[in-house]
Amino acid sequence: MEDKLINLKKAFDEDIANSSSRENLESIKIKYLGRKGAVTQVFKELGQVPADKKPVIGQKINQLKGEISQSLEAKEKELENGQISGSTGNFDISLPAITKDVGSPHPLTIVKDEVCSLFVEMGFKIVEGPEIETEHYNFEALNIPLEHPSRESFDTFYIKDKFLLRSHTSPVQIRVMEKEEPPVQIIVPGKVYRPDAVDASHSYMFHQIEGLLVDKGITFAHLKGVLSVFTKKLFGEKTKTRFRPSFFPFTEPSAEVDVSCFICGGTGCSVCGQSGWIEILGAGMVHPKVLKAGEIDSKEYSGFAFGMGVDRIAMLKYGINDIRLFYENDLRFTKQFS
Ligand code: 2NM
Repeated sequence: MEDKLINLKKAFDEDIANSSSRENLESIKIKYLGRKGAVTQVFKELGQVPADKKPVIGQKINQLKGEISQSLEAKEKELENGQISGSTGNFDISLPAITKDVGSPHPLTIVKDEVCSLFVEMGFKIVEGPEIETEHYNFEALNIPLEHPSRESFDTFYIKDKFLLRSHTSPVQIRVMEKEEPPVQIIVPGKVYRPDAVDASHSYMFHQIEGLLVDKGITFAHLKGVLSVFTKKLFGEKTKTRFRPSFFPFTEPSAEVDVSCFICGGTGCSVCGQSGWIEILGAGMVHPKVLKAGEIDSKEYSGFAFGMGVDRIAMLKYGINDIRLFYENDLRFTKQFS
């Protein structure tokens, strides 16, 4: 009889270890504790046990019954909580693991950091400034006079009186020139605002990086050299750079800067509009009036400046065709750029 009880417990332990569903558990319960179950059966057999052994065996059967009930209850809870039984290994190892959700940098942050690092390598210092500016720093100091048509191209969000949301990061350059003696060699990343109607390529807030270098004897050749090194580092060693004459009120002469298409290498494709060139920068020699606004003597010093749109470069680099994607914060989009 005692052997029988030991075997019964063994069989039960095996059954419960292999059970993985509640239906399964129910049938085990019936098999052992049911009206015709194994435990009920041994209770019936207690009648044939010699009288002197009856109390001991009876106690053992009761103990077994208790253990089985407890095991069943514990297993039921386990299945309810969806817990896995580490000791038995009867869980589905093909289920996906529960992973920690780690963040990833925004594509605009990646491009901003990369561009800034390249200029830092060339000796530029990163400077930031206020997004709320005055007409003086956003316009007048940059040779964009009041009532002048060139203001229209820098259409602006006014806040109150002479306060506005900066339409470019150039006001920061003026502030630095006022404060520091040349040589000035800075790179200014930041948000800028223009009341454009939003579409696939326009946003009322976007990101710029502008640079300024002022020292004795700075020429257009220095500008060409610095920007050529920059475009090679950003787009690859084979990248060619082309300067086209242009106009900005704050630089003279001014240029628009193209790079050879980093998709087709210059043969023509849909990204470069079959031209082989992609415009990525504006640049020029800082206008004497702008140096003067920055309290720098243009007889002693000269400088170059340049500016680029971070959003535009990120769109080109990652093949993104809609600027709005940067600002919708859809994780399915932002997580793709680590
Ligand atoms: C551009 C193009 C050309 C520019 C000029 C200045 C300053 F303040 F030094 F005069 N900062 N940035 C500049 C020049 C910006 O962006 C398309």
